[in-house]
Amino acid sequence: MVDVGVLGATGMVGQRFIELLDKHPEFEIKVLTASPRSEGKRYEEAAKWYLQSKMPESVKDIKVVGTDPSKVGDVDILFSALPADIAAKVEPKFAEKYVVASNASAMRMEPDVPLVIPEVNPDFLDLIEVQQKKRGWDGFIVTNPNCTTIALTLTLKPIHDQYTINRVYVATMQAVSGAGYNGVPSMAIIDNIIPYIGGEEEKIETETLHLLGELEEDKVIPAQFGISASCHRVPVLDGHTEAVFIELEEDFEINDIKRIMDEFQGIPQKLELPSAPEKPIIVREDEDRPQPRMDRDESNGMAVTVGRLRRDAAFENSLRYVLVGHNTIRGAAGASILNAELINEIIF
Ligand code: 11C
Repeated sequence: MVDVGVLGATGMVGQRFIELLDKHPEFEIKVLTASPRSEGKRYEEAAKWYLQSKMPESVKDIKVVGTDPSKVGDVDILFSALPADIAAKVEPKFAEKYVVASNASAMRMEPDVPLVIPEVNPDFLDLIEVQQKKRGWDGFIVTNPNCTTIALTLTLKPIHDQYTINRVYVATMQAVSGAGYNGVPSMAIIDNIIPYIGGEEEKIETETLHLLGELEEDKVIPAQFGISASCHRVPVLDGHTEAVFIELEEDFEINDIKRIMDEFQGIPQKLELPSAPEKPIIVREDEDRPQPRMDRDESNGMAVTVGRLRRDAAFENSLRYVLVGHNTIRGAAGASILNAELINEIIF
């Protein structure tokens, strides 16, 4: 077993890490960190559990330590659920010694830090060597994208591999758990939609092109198509929905698009990594799917469900579809864990 820790273990994504790592076949939680006010407390006392599952017995008695490299002891991988501002300060310090699999946005666009979705761009892990050489670290940082980017990019990848994408428009309907809310605070947006999520549109636009780009020597050349995102918070607890519109350079058959999405496989499926969904993309024909409540937990929350896949007659060579992905599983904690499983398989 590989000994691991969770940085920022009491928040929403930190709790997802704990839930997904409990009884993991390769990783065992040894350390949990949080802010100074939780330090020294048993995890059960330090954290108010937000998830529907019960707090795993295995973490209840772990004494929470501060988020400081001198306090985490002898572990191999640290999963980071830290807020971006804290991650920017402390992740580089942790990486001097540890492998940091981070869900935070702070380091994602650093040129020597791999931003990875294992089904999309596993080759970007080659940047680890560049990073260690440049920074003199014994450990390293690997990051996963923003939750809306992950779901969108997984569905774009098989299309990008076979066709030339000219433009992508995406309108998101994002769950409140993406903002860290749950339970009573989340009710504040019932009967409402918030048409702005700070930084989200920029993240989708830059991260998607980066992930679908090419690694040339030691730098990423982003993909070159136009992408425009409009992001909105809606009264859904978990599961981000995205309406996607794509214009291709060439004509296509809609059944071919369905087929390549349905048949899409990546390295996690080939290596049978523990958290890999059998199919990364589930294509549904039902007119009223996907829906967050019905589809977010597909393949333990690790698959993205696509529905309403159809031609778009308003533009040439265009198609549109709706997708749902679990934002705190495939879009966050599960994404970091899948990255770590790949590292464990090919690097450790
Ligand atoms: C949201 N996507 O739903 C955000 C949360 O860059 O990892 C995750 C932000 C990030 O508000």
